[in-house]
Amino acid sequence: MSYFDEIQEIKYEGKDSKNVFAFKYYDKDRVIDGKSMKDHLKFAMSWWHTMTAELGDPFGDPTVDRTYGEEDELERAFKRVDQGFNFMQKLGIEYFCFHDVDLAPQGNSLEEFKDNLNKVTDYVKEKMEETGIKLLWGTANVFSNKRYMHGAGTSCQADSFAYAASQIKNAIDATMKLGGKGYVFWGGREGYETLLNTDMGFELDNLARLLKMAVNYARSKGYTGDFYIEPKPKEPTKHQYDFDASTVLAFLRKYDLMDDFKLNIEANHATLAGHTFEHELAVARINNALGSIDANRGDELLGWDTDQFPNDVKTATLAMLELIKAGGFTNGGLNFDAKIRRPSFTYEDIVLSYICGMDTMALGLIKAYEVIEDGRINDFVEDRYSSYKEGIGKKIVDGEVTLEDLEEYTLKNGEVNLQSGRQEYLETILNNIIYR
Ligand code: XLS
Ligand code: NI
Ligand code: NI
Repeated sequence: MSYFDEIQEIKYEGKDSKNVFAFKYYDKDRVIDGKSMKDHLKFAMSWWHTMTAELGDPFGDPTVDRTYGEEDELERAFKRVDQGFNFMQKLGIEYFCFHDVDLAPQGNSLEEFKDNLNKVTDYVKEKMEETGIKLLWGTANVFSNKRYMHGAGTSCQADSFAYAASQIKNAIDATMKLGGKGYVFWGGREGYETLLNTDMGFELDNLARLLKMAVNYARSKGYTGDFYIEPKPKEPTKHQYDFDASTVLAFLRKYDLMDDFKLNIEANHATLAGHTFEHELAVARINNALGSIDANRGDELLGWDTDQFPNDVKTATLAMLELIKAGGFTNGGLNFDAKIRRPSFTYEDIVLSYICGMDTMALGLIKAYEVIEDGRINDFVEDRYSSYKEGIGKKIVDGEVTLEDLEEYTLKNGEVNLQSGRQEYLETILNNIIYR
């Protein structure tokens, strides 16, 4: 398969199909709970891994040809747009997301980059109008270039901060031009290697200054969408400031940024932080900050971001339960910040990875609704806290008792009549639903 020209349209054939180039579970127009599967899931293609990643690693050269038959970088960018839209149309993907540098070549100056980005986004816009495909979110890559070796918003050098701010301004312009409803900050170099050379407090103040400037700029231009921070604990820096959902929420609250920011939760970053995917989603949800999802999986045994396509239905089910409890996506969606393995270098491999990833999340959605409909897990959790619905529990919740009151109560009440957490019962139910 040379690029994506030869792919046929990928259709839903149902779970008994043996055609690997067909969906087994993702039936985009199937309505579940009043909404089509495609509107529940809002799948988005990531421009970087899908269209530009050459699959090099620290030990080896690229393994995949990303020239799209063009030597000239700007011409290549246009060809890539053709192929990207080709790919999304064949898979029935309605959204995409990008970094500025994925779309257009950087040239030799900020001016050239700006110009290139303008030209390429003009073309992207035409393609969007022609196909109905939409932008989920945009972002700026302020971590790859060596000018960001000390950070972007958290750099010790003001000129690096200024350069990053300029790139972010242009990436916001591009996002707005393409009608995006999301703008992501993933702090690739926003962290530190050693406290011996780092003023952490000052760096965090500066990061907040940058985010505020971005919000002020975008809002002044009429942007009504969301800003997202994508937590990640480490890699590339030893300690990333946006460590996990809780850390990011504390940062947003400290700097009064909660009105404009939500979280973009990535499965693999949760793993790296020592959390489950569903834990990070739940933390975002209970703080009304679940914005968007990066669905790539990691590897439990490795300490780096493998960015693999999701294939675990149980994880997908638990993640979709969180999304449903959060009320679903509004401006956000579900993107695959995921890539194929280095030795899987063909364009066919990319197509297969998306089909499996989309089917995994689709089956997760179906199973999550089955869990809800079954009701036993939810009822169990409700009941588990029932002691707070009356008597002394209700008084605690209503703020009607003091420590002295509770001592008096306990002196009369005596020892606690304990109840089982019944994890095994709940795991049995979950397995029964997933594997039936
Ligand atoms: C890297 C991040 C990155 C963001 C977008 O680990 O996941 O790809 O999603 O900048
Ligand atoms: Ni990642
Ligand atoms: Ni990501």
